[in-house]
Amino acid sequence: MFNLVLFGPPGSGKGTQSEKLIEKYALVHLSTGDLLRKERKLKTPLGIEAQQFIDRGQLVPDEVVIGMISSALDENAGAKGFLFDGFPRTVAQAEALDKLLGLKGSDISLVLFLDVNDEELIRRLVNRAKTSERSDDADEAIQRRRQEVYKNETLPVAAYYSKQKKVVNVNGLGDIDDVFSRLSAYIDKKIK
Ligand code: B4P
Repeated sequence: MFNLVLFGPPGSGKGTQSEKLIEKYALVHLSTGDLLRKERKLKTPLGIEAQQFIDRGQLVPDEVVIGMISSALDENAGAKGFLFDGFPRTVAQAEALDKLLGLKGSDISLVLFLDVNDEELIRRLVNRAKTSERSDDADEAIQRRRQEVYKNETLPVAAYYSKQKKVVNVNGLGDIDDVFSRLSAYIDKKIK
């Protein structure tokens, strides 16, 4: 199996690049953001609980997200690989993912870290807010809060995978297609 983590701050383009990568490499896309938004739309108890955190720019509790990923892995037992987008976002989630993949005799193959500076992140999210209906896009204060949460809670995940020598930093600035070519080049090198 080839299991890829696409890592980066909110607005770095994880969702945008994932759409292109899953098509090119036939990976199963697991975006915890998308899964949570789907639960919310269906008004499930999980969706209603998660929304309170998302609206405040906070992370949804680990046990909720880990449970969701565990079910999704089981539902896609025959996959040739997964693209994890927006997950793991805490070290506890990264440890849980290692365990879940270990049970399947697999592990994370590569972590691609999309590098984008703070000003550009806020610019992109303010722009996305013009057309998205996402509650966490609506307000610049919430977006700044999300960047803070990222630095405190999510950035340590990069250190976790660096210890395993799995992280590659990729410049996330420039055209969407240019970023895609850079990401693809690293995947091709790893797959060969
Ligand atoms: P996510 O859905 O994961 O979303 P994101 O981090 O905001 O955005 P992404 O990086 O995917 O950026 P995008 O491609 O859209 O998270 C939402 C919330 O869900 C979290 O805050 C949290 O509350 C919760 N959550 C999710 N996962 C969780 C977890 N594991 N644990 C706990 N809570 C969790 O790009 C942004 C914008 O930039 C778009 O408008 C795009 O068009 C534009 N763009 C992209 N690439 C560009 C480029 N190269 N140049 C210019 N613009 C570009």
